[in-house]
Amino acid sequence: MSEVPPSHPRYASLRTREKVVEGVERGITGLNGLIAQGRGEALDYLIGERTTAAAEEAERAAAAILLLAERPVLSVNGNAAALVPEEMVNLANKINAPLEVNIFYRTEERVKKIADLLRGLGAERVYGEEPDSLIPGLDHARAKAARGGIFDADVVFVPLEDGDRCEALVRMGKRVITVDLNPLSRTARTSTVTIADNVVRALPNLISLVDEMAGLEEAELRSIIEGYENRAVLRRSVEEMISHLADQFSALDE
Ligand code: PTJ
Repeated sequence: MSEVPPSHPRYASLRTREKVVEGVERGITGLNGLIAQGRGEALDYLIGERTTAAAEEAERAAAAILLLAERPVLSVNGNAAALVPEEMVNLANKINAPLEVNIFYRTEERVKKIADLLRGLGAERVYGEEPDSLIPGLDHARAKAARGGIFDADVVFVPLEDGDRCEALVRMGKRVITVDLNPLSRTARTSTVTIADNVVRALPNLISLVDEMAGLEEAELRSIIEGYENRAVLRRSVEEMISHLADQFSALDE
């Protein structure tokens, strides 16, 4: 791995990029994961590489849904496994949810490597290696899911999801929470809650919110969920992007 000195002004972003490269080298992340990360970096730049107020609201609603879920499942793909594996396991353990390795560019070898990684980090229940059901409406490899896992879940938390699969999960009647830096993607528009934030910020935020909100009454959690409107929050995410760009644009004259 090339060494980036912590003094570099773009250290955090470059370190995140290195983690995805390491993921590819370890056989955890697919090559396409590099392209996805590049796209994510560009979008993150446009929001100022910070959690916006809109993303924070989505993270609160996501935490409320996860806390009230009956059968929540956390889906892990190659990019999440490279960037936030400890956090995914930590969140799963906090809400007593299984994890499921569910990848878009499926190879059995990569599924196994990700599952082993999660188990090595303390995950108690990891599905994905032996899928026994199919999500209706998707082609075979991408439809694979596990009973007891995503197939039976009422809530699926799935960072960096593909639009088609997100739609198929919603059609099955599930609540879908995604993390996607593109507030205009099909995934973003289809999900129940879209967190338009970098997954490396969203996961620590979600873990803190779950801790903080675990003591709330069920009625309070319900009212957070009922008051949440994903489309309105997405519009605000785009507005925050435009406003950040306008500030940068004005700064060119200084
Ligand atoms: O491991 P696999 O086979 O499941 O593949 C995973 C990827 C992410 C490669 C696959 O699902 C894919 O191709 O995804 P897309 O269609 O490129 O969508 C990824 C979305 O995630 C894009 O909208 C990106 O902007 C966004 N994104 C990329 N990196 C991040 C991100 N969102 C949040 N945090 C990131 N770090």
